[in-house]
Amino acid sequence: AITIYLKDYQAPHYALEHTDLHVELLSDCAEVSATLRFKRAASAPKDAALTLLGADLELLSVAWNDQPLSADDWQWQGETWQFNGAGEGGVLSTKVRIYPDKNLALEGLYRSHGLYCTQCEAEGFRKITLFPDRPDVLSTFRTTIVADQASCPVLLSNGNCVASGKAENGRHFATWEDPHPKPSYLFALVAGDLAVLRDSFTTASGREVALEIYTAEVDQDKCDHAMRSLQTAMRWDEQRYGCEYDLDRYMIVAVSHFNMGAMENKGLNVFNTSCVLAHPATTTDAGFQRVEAVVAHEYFHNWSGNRVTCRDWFQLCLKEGFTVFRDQQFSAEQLSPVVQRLEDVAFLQTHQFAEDAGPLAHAVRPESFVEINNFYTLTIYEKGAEIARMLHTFLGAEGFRRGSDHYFKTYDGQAAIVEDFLSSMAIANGLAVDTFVCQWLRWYRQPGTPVVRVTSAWHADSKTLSLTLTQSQTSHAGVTPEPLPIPVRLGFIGETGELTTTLASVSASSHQLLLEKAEQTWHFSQVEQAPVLSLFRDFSAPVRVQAALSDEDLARLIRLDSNSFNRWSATYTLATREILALAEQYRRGDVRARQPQDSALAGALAAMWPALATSDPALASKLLQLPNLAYLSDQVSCYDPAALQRAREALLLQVLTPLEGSLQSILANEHMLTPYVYSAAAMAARSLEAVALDALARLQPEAAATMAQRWLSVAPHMSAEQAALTTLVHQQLPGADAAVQAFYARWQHEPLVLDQWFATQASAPHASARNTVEALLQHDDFDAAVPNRVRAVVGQFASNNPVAFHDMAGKGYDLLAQQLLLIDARNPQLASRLAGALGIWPKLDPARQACVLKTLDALLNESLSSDTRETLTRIRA
Ligand code: HT7
Ligand code: ZN
Repeated sequence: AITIYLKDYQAPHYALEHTDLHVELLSDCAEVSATLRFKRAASAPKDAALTLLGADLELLSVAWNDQPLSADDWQWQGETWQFNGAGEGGVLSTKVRIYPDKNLALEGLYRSHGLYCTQCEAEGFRKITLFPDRPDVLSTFRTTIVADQASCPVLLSNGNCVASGKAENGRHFATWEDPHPKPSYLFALVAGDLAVLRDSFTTASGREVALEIYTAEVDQDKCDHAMRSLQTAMRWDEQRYGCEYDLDRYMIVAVSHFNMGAMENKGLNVFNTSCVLAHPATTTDAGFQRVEAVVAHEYFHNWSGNRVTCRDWFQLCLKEGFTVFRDQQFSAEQLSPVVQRLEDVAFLQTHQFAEDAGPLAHAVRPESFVEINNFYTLTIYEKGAEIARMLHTFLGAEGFRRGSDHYFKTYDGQAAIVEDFLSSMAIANGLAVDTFVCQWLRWYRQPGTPVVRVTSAWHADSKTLSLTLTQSQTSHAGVTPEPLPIPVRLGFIGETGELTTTLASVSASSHQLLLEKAEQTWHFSQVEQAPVLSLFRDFSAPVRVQAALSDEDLARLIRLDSNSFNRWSATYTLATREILALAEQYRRGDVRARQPQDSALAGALAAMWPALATSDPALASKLLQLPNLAYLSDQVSCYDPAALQRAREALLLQVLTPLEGSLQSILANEHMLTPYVYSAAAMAARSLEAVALDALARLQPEAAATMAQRWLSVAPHMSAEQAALTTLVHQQLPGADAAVQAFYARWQHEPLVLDQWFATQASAPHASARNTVEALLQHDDFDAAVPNRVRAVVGQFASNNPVAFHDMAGKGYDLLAQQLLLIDARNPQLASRLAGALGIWPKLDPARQACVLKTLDALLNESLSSDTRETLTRIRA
């Protein structure tokens, strides 16, 4: 395996002025002819070699300026092809043969279920043709596709269709031109039998853009939501970022075999069906929201990623972190800003914090990698988004917009680096560039989650409060971390509510500080009573906060904090504290039955939750969703899933018991049984009823089972059906097995619903789920070639079912290992991602650790892809 280092970056010796592709899709292979016009870069030596990349290609011919070349004229080592006679530049013509049907890795050009499609990010284009397949080589493209007309009536590529017509032997062709220079990872080609939903969008400057969503004919009734989401996202990007669409056509294609969620190819996005199709009958609220968010995310890449792209793959966060921040802002404006924020934060704290604390920790801009596909991580995406958000918080909305305007304008059509983004923010806001870049770059360079310790003292006589914040970070690879710029939003909560306090002559109920040294102290005045601090409001920085807040302090925040996000976060903190204490009690053999009055959380919620359920049902439903085991695993030094599960269930019972009457009356509303509406209010009502049903299952299982059955039989949408099925199966209610069978009979023809059916069973939090998963893997509808299905079964089991996966004897790890070997042989990207579940091992008890290490060693002795080998090696190190 070759390690690639950021410090070794070298600019390309040749610029590529234009790419002309001719792709013949034949019955058992494809032939790709490429004509590439190169020009030597001014900075390159006169005798510079022309370097291209190719993988899994059958090279049929090569010519330079129309003169055929032979194998003696070039060197080919690994994936790198070099030609020394390129001089000032010229035209390279190549022809290669590839085999899309045999391409099971779903990278490059592949065909599944008759549909040809491409996935070129990050390094898939080199599997299509010999090419300078690196993101800092941009060119215009002209692509001609020729295929059988009957089986492939639709032929698509990037840009505008400039010619089409008949060819010989029942074949036809289409030629596409993309006028915007782009790197090869944004290339796309689709050919197959697809139906299309058409609509349009008029840009701010009055240009008409044709919008098209291509799917299998049977899925055409599931495209309306994606189309609406696209139109909303296009308008939003104009209004919030001044970004207008730049082609006459924007196409989305839904593909059932896809390694990730979607891909932002210029003008021709390719989407996993799960991220584009939505219909009330088959899609849950979460599914609708995901479609909206992913459609927006890919669209926003048109500027943050495509118009301004990345110089190299180390800069991946430049497009992904920024674009995730943009899609989070967008989603927050569509439904509930608070719920959006707390969901994003819970996701980050549960998954990214664990990644950053485990063996796969890496910087947001890593210094090295072996396989770039392994770096599409939560750290790059989610922590990267938090850094963009901190800049937004620090500079203010207008300052951030000035910075993004500067960035898009200055680097349009170029391949940029993180420093360009940061310096744009500084220049546009009149800040000292070097200092700003140097300080903020630390967030991109230093892995690990910083810890901020908070101490404060209130002085009754002077009515002042001194606040001291100390930051620390563990050093990685021997590099001593330097202090980070950390925006801190805070408020003060008195006995009856928010206090107004004064800092540096500014009186306000919420203040914003910048912690930029290892330790800093601030002095607040006019603090009339001893307050409880409401810290890091809206999660103003991705840090772990250590503050000596008592149970009573947290209860006060839950009741009185005007910052809704912090009310939620106080429930999370208090719940975590109580669950961990309970688990410890159980460990000591203390199994006394718990009463609601033993829990500060139960007391705080009993006092305010019923009213909140009426005034803010979305937030109320979130307050009852206590931290899950994945989150809790990150809070302990030794993780015992079964003990935490038991403690969590006990706390839930304490919390829910006093709320029983309120939960009953919520369920009596039967919002779940009314026709589907996609709105914040309707979704909040459904979410609350789903939580109430789940609660009822703990308090009155028989009644909950009856209600769940009713939802399954009469509910007019999948949100209700899925909630009912999950409660029945996860809580092992009477009739669960029959419901599973009936659901299958009803939905077996809908792949995305069937994925949910598989996932619900694979994630049932019981030790017996391992046997269920074994059976599901043998099910007629389990198909190891479909990543969505594999994720629904193997992924859910390994990453979302800790109780079953962490079997004491290691049987869960064995199951995963067997599947990894099977999957890795065909789809390394998928296998490598699933393998990440083993990264939890340092948190486990010694017996389980030994089992995981045995599994890792056994796997590393097998023949593996470089993707999976790199992941397992890093986990094992
Ligand atoms: N930029 C894309 C990331 C990506 C990807 C997508 C589909 C299949 C394989 C892929 N490898 C990398 C998706 C995004 O973040 O928008
Ligand atoms: Zn992205």
